[in-house]
Amino acid sequence: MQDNHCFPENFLWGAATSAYQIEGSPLADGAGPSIWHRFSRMPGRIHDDDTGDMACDHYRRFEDDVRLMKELGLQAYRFSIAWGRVLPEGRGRVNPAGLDFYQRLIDALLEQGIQPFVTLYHWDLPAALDDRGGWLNRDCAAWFADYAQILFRALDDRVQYWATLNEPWVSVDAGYLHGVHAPGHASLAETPLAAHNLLRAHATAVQAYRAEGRHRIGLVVNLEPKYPISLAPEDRAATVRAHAYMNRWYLDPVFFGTYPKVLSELFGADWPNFMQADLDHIRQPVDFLGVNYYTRSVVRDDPQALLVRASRVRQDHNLHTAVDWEVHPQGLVDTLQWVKRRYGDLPLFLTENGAAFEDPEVIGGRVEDPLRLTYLREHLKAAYTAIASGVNLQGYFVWSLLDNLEWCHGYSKRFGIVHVDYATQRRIPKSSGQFYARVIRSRGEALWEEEG
Ligand code: IFM
Repeated sequence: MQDNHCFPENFLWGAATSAYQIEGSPLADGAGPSIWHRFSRMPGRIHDDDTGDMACDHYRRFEDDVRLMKELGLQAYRFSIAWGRVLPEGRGRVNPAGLDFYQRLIDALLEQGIQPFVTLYHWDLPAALDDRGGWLNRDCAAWFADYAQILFRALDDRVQYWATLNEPWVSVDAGYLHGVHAPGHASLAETPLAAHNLLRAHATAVQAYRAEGRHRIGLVVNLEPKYPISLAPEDRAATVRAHAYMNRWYLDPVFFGTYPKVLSELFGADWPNFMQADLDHIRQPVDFLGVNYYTRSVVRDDPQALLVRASRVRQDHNLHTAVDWEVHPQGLVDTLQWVKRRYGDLPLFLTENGAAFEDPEVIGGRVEDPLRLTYLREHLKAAYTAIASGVNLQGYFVWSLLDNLEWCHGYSKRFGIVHVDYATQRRIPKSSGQFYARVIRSRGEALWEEEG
């Protein structure tokens, strides 16, 4: 890298979204419902009982959205495919109209010179599969691989980057342990089972890709570095537990074919005796790892805290986002360097990074969001520092292109670099979006411009 602070020439600059959060029209053209469609209809599960029925109406407005991406200068767009659009029952019969939507989206992106970066699963399991046990059913791995294979055959001629799962830790922790995400279960016994089947699904899809895919496939995990609040042995032990639970649970099996030992201690009798053959299978080589980074946590021992017996200690002196996540860019450097040290020098993408803040009113057609802009600036500088230290980071995706449905927070939290007026569906790039466009144009140099 050179002294003018430019990022590497082939560094990929992008933005990310997911299907249920932006598409709307969840049952259009023969699509089958997902667990989020169902969950959002259970009163009280989502803030204000919001649903993804309209969201950003991207299903009908994708061409305008692709033009907007072009205006921002994006080189890549990370989005997810809704499994139930392609296979309304999750398996068996293909719905050509659902597949066609993604064909048209990809063609529109490529016409504008934007690389599609496709996530196969961003939490919207077909409801019909949940009726068969969902991720608790061993067969779900094969159902996922069959679905993935349909997409590889239809789209790999145009898609160079595939991610199997987005943030399996969240699917499991929020969906099966705490019950705050679909499918809304809260069961210690189900938690390791769901995690294991997600990992088997990932591996089975990677194996299917090796048989016929021509490009790259990887996994996307959310990582959050853990720092002890004190040097007391109890706080340090709590930090080790929290780190294993959140950061190593899904990566150790993929890279080493083992689960962190501390997990079986935490779950006790609820930790199944997993077959070694499954773990050998899960350890499929991947072409890259996607890391989603938002925050860190400072940890103390807390015997009352469910499962991990560790709690976050809020760092009141630091800025927190609207979802109460501490802003801590150095954690990104630490995280990427840790990944390299522990799992090897593989290509990494920062597949999500961004912040929810209370945006001001739209005034004169403008949305000024200085906190988000500064968040992006500082995290991109941290990404630069990580690259300069030798981390093989090949791209960055801001979360998110658009304000969208933030899961159980509904539409109350806005992460977009583009403002969405949900009543009119008008899009307005925020000042952070305009800043990001300048950063892309200057290959990062604008990060170091005088702050006005
Ligand atoms: O909105 C989510 C996204 O779906 C997954 N990663 C974190 C984002 C912000 O919470």
